[in-house]
Amino acid sequence: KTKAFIFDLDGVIVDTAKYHYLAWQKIANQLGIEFTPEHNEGLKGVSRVRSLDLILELGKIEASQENKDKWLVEKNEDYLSYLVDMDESEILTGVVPVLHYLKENKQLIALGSASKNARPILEKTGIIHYFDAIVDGNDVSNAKPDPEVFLRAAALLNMAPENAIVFEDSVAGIQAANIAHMTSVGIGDANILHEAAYIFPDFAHIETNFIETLVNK
Ligand code: B16
Ligand code: MG
Repeated sequence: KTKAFIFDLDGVIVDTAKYHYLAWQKIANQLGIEFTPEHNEGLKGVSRVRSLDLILELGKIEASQENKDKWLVEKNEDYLSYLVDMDESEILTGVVPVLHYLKENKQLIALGSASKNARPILEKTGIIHYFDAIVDGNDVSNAKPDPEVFLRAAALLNMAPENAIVFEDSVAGIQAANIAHMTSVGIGDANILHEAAYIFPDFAHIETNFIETLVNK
């Protein structure tokens, strides 16, 4: 049997949240807004534009579109500066063996990410060749929990949503997968991701017989 395995990027394949945090913190500091790691949690899986809006709401700041555009560019330039030295060592533990196993077993693999920087990250970490389809922030107009990103990925692979499995670290992403009638697999804290059909703390805890079960479901 063939299934579509759709991976989120940040928090699932790589931990870019730490770099997003540093870059947003600079903007927040400039504006006199206190931006903590807890606040950053709420930005996981959220688009760049929406993230800035949430930070401005936090500081009760109303800004012109011109200023917002300027901060969005600044944030991304700063974020990209952290990615310059990125290599395969940044791939989260257990991810490559799963990608390898899926490829060996003729399964389809897609990326479903909100990030507009997804392709360069997959290239720099040396895993882009595993992906049969890539859907990222440049391709979709509706953010998770809207299922657009995952539905597009399944469509590109010519697979029905019911035959797709989504690996996600954000609540919004799990909800998007569920709304799309896909099998949701949460990567992270079981208390936070309780809406997922299955939950693992990380990929190192995912065994090949679990993947086999998904393939044969
Ligand atoms: P960019 P994911 C998301 O990636 C991040 O979790 C989120 O924090 C970020 O704001 C968003 O991508 C947009 O990223 O600024 O690079 O376009 O988890 O959907 O892979
Ligand atoms: Mg994520």
